[in-house]
Amino acid sequence: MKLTPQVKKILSWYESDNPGTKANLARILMTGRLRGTGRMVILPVDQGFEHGPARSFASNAAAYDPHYLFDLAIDAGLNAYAAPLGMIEAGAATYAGCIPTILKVNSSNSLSTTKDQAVTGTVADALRLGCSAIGFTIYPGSEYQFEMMEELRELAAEAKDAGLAVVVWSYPRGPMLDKVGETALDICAYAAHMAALMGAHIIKVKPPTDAVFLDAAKKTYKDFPVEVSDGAARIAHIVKACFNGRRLVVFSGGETAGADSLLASARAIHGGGGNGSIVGRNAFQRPREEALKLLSDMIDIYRGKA
Ligand code: FBP
Repeated sequence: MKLTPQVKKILSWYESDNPGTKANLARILMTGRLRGTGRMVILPVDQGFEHGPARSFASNAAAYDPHYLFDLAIDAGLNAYAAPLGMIEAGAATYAGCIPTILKVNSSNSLSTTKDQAVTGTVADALRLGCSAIGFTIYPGSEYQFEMMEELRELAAEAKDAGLAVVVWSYPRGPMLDKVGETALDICAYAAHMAALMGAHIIKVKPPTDAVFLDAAKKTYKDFPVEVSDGAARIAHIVKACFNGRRLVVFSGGETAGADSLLASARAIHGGGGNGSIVGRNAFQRPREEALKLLSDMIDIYRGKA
């Protein structure tokens, strides 16, 4: 496989990584309909942990079957499929080599009252299952944020030694953040930057709103304004926070919404220089044909064709 100049350029930004990790990043970037472009659409299915099975799969019962989810990611021409241990194990032999996988190695659940996650997978599991990367969530702002960061430091170091890539879900939440704060522009940028500082190869955050939340940051945003009414400008601000674009950043899809709003979000991500989307519920909660059409339309946007 010949790497495109764009993918070669992206790999050059990861100056400390060994050939194994670079090869795994290349596998993700060179798979699917967006291969070679530096853009990505990834299917994450950890919502069974996060929200429970019925809330996740009842609206499209076919998605209770892990093989359905692998097929959806492959047939849609996505770059990668991310899921916790059991879900990847359930399709590991059937789909070995069919699509890069990201093993989500920590998980939360809706029965917990704390903003924390348990470590539910290991680097050894990721290697055994042929995954390209581990995925790890941090909750900047939570009472447990420092323990989570320390867990990430250990797992990321181990993953990098083993030649895997590291994908970090950076979701601000905790006592000082209300719902507005969790997706505010300054807080999203802060969360994305911390993931970059932790050594993430791919950073995942929610798309930011136009709010500026942190009192300490308000003066800076007033003196150096970001055009907050423009979705692409807000995304460009997050890209800057990811080492001025030297780290890949993708944005999550959120609860199932109308196709139009998801496509508008993809246009903003594309326009602002983001690297793509990681879209779960909006994909697997729709009937298969509808999901394939929506994912195809998103991919067309990232290919600059829509
Ligand atoms: P969605 O596209 O379904 O939002 O998935 C992205 C994701 O990060 C999942 O990996 C995770 O389970 C979920 O969002 C968490 O969503 P929320 O914070 O809204 O509970």
